Amino acid sequence: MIELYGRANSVNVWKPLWVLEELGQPYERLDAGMEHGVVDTPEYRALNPNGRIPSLRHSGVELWESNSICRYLCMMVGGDARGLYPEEAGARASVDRWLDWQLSTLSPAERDLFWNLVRTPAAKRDMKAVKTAVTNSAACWAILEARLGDGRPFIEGAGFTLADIVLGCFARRWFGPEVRVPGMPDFPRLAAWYGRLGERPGFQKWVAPPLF
Ligand SMILES: N[C@@H](CCC(=O)N[C@@H](CS)C(=O)NCC(=O)O)C(=O)O
Repeated sequence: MIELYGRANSVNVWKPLWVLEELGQPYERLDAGMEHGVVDTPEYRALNPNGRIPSLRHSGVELWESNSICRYLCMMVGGDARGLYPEEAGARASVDRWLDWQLSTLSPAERDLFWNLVRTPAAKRDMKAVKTAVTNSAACWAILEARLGDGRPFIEGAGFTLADIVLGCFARRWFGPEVRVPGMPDFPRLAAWYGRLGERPGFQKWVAPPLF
C-alpha cells in the first residue's frame, strides 16, 4: 500500500493525491505538518530530513519532493501513466519543464500572496509583499495564458498531463475565493482551463475544498 504523509490543505500534498486519483491507485494518507506535527519526530526525519511534506513510502521506496513523488507514481504504473506522463522523450521533457518551472519560478513568485492572505492573521499581513507577489505571479500566469492561446485545452495540448495537475494545484490559489486582491489581472483562457480541471474527480476531492 502506498503511504503518503501530509496534511490535506497543502498544495504540494494535493499534487500526488490528485495523481493517485487519476491513476486509480489505492493509498493511505497520513496527516503530518503544521497543526498535525509529526514532521519533527526522529522517525519522520529519517524518512524526510527536511521535515517537510509530502513524503511517500511504498515497497521499499522512500521519497520526498512532491514533483519527484508524482513522477515516481507515474513511472510506477508504467507506460504513459494514462497519458499523464508521455513516454516519448521530447513529450516527457516538455511536461517535466513545467514541474521544474513551478519549483524555480512560479512558487517563489506567488508564495507571499498565499501566505499573507491565507495563513497570516489580517493584522500581521505584509500588503506590500502581497502587491509584489500579485505582479510577479501574474507575469507567470501570463506565460500560461499565452501557452493556451492556440486553442489547446491543456498545457501540453489535447491531453491532460502531470503538468496540468502540478500547475492546477497552484492555479487553485490564484483563482480561489480566498485570495482576492485588487490588481489581479483576468486570464480568460487560463480561467477556462481551470474550469476544465474542476471537472476532474481528483481535483474535486482534494484541491477544491476551502484553503483555511
Ligand atoms: N519543494 C517541496 C516543498 C515542500 C514544502 O515546503 N511543503 C510545505 C507544505 S506545502 C511544508 O512542509 N510546510 C510545513 C508544514 O506543513 O509543516 C515539495 O514540493 O515537496
